[in-house]
Amino acid sequence: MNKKVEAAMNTQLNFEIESAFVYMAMKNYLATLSLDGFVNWFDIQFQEEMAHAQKFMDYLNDRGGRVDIRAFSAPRNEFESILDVLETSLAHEKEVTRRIHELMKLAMEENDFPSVSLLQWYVDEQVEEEDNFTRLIEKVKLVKDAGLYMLDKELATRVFVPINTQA
Ligand code: OFO
Repeated sequence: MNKKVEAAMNTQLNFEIESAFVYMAMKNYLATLSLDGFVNWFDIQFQEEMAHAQKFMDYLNDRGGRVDIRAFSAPRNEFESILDVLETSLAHEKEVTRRIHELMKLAMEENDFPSVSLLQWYVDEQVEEEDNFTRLIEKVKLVKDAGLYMLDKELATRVFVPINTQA
């Protein structure tokens, strides 16, 4: 496959794994606040990020590329509040979106149409990722203390939906 796209895709799949650990650290901070619903929600976010990485890995393997797993820096473990966690998450997702768009631009410049097709899934996914955190921030601001308990119950119902890694 196209070597430039292969290298950039490896960078991105490693960033997806790094993202998973960013959310795992947040999940464990939230556990110190005894907010089980938020813990559940962030656990699923962790699983989603690993699935995003897996989708890239499956694609590279399918196309005769080579997966290159790398090290990354330690995630942030301490936060000020739930809002701090959510605002940090939204900023992180905006960075992911920027990187996905750069990757899409490269695939288009290289006329790598199968990669363009794959990356369209990630472009759409990032719209959902940013929307999820934006809405959650608004809800947390609205509900304050009394409503936090109710919101926690709602978040506890989130379930992991595996993505089709062959698509
Ligand atoms: Fe993989 O989308 Fe979030 O980071």
